Amino acid sequence: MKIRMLAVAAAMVLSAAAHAAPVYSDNFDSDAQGLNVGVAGWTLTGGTIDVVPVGSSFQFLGAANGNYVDLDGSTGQAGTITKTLTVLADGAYALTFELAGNHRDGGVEATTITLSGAANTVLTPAVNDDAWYTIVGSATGGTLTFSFHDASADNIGSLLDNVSVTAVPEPGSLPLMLAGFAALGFAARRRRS
Ligand SMILES: [Ca+2]
Ligand SMILES: [Ca+2]
Ligand SMILES: [Ca+2]
Repeated sequence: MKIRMLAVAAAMVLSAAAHAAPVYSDNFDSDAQGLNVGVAGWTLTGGTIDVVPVGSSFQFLGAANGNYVDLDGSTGQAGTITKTLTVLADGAYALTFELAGNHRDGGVEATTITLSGAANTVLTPAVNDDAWYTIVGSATGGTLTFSFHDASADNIGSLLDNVSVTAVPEPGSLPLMLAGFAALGFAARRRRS
């Protein structure tokens, strides 16, 4: 019985860790829509992006998406948007986001995602593909930086929405946690005997 209770407690702890609240999230819904605009709190370099609003003729994602980013603006040169978080404890973090191929049939092209502590990720979402991705990296010195760039130069870029960052339990914490529970169980058995 004791062991079963401990197992339930362990499962609850692990579940809580897996569903930890994001330390950062941006759905771009509060950004001003427009062509060749930036997104608040991010740095835009090397070109442009668009913020596509609800109700526009380019509202290709679901209505629930609200505003989203077209990673290739309207100047023939896709920019890079970069975000740096500076208030994090060091450790592993998961970057999760929704990325779609551009529904204007601009063809398949590569979108590169950088994240501190992770190798660059290159995604090639097809037209009308709309999927969620997670990349795990790590913060060092309290800093975590990530960026999105589409190798596009025809004003028709990949579509980005719902970016979030969540702390990941340390790789070594699971065995430690289970060892802790096992010790508790052993102590409980000793007290009974
Ligand atoms: Ca949105
Ligand atoms: Ca565009
Ligand atoms: Ca393109």
